[in-house]
Amino acid sequence: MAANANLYALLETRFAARPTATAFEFADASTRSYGALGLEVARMANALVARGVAPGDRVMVQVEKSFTNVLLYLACLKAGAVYNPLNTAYTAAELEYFIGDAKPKLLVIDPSRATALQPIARTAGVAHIETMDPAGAGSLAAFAADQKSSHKTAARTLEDLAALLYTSGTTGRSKGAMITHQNLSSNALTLVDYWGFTANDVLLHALPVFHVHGLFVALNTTLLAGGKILWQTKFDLPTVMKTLPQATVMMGVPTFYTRLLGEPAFGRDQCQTMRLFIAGSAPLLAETHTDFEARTGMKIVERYGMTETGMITSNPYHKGERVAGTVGYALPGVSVRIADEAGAKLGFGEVGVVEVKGPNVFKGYWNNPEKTAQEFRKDGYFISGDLAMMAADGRISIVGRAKDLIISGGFNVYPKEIEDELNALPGVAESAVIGLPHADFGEGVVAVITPVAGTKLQSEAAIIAHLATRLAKFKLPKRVFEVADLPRNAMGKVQKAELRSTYAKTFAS
Ligand code: MCA
Ligand code: AMP
Repeated sequence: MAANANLYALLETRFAARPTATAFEFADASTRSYGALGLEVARMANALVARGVAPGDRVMVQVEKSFTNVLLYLACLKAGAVYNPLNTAYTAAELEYFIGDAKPKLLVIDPSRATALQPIARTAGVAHIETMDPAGAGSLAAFAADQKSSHKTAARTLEDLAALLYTSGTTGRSKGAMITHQNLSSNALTLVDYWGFTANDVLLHALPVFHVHGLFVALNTTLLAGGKILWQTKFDLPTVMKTLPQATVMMGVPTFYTRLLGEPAFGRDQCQTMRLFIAGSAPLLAETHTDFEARTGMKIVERYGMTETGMITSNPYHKGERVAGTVGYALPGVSVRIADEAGAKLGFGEVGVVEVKGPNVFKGYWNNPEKTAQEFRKDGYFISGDLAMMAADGRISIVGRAKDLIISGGFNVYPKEIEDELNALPGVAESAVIGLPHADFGEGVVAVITPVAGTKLQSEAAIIAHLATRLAKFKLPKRVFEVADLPRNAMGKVQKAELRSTYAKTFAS
């Protein structure tokens, strides 16, 4: 019989090898050993089964970052369910779409949202709703506490789904990326090796756990290596400064690094035990890379990835240069080519779209075979929408995006979604949403709108307040400018590059 391809089957063999080692250390200095972690995951997996969750069922989760949330993620793997985390910033209006699309068997939400979401969940046929508060307490934890602490890990194949992660699209609604057990285990095993993770590692974890970076890249690698996770519920600069001297590794979006550099007391003192700083999810400015090295003596390892593919490339850890402004080389087992619009491979130094193939590449979009077909080439390469070039030695530099996407503090914002909301406002004739240089978030969201002839638009504050009822906070324009007409080219297409240049200094301090 083939071995169980469930990622949790792999993790639990590692947990069993070091039951007394510390897996998690919390802000109050309490800890959880790998042995205890395994027992709690089993209880949670039994709770899922008792709630009728069968292998393949989706478990949708929108809760604040807590250790119980990690238990739930691992329990979904163990029970063969499909973990479906959602950004905590999403509004009820946004959730309505996700619930209707994913049709989860179980919905786990913050108690404050239960009343608002109950009718939506009922309409979508969700069988159960459980609550989890920011401390991890709530109906699910209470129910799990009464369950048995042994559970047989569900048999899963390489192709079976482990997770469903929504990513927004340049057109239309968000799409659920179907991520398999093989996608997760292949990427995690590769990264453990490539970044030299061992059981001696201590990871400072300050990222959210509803996206690939904090959930898979940070957790799966450290848990596979049997290292310790210093658990922080969010990126709080003073706490990170205080905790770094106990850590060996930190993963972060570029904002983490610019915020650290903005703190005059940050330097070599905090980095005595550190061996690795990793950055990704958005471009790390070459200037941040060099300033960080000047301050700490350490070169950040920048890597590049996507929800649909996990990690694709990385600057070297062991041997080779970490070059500022580049994302390094294709990871072992991952094939990357730079292609033209037709998918033909381009030569070294030519700018084209990154295309990716390998065991890390997702299975397709949930309920959306048309979109899946559009984003894959016939030979199996996935079209990323990122523009890059490859040097003769295979080193890749991301130079832009073929997709209309803004990345703000590591969160993706698709202008089309905000423009649709703006265009629906009374008095708005049309809108263009752009990303502008922002010292803290990398890019800041800005809207430029035109009024319907003869109408007076609402104030900037009123427009933003209205959008806030519909859209997650990180998507909200930080400024809204009114103009008589949007700039267009001869074809009538709005010239976003011109708008970006006109408003370039909006966030200049
Ligand atoms: C918070 N705000 C934001 C953002 N975060 N606005 C725009 N962009 C953001 N990213 C809003 C808050 O709601 C608040 O609004 C105001 O900005 C100031 O918030 P602040 O307290 O400064 O923010 P924070 O809570 O400290 O959060 C900033 C953060 C956070 C730590 C950078 O956004 C974060 O953890 N980002 C990580 C995202 C991530 O994990 N991405 C990975 C995606 P108000 O003042 O009105 O209340 S995975 C991925 O991309 C791929 C696979 C990959 O390669 O990794
Ligand atoms: P997501 O859909 O949240 O997975 O975001 C994936 C996108 O983040 C990629 O398509 C890139 O545009 C961007 N990204 C991730 N890492 C990097 C990086 N190191 N440099 C530039 N862009 C990045």
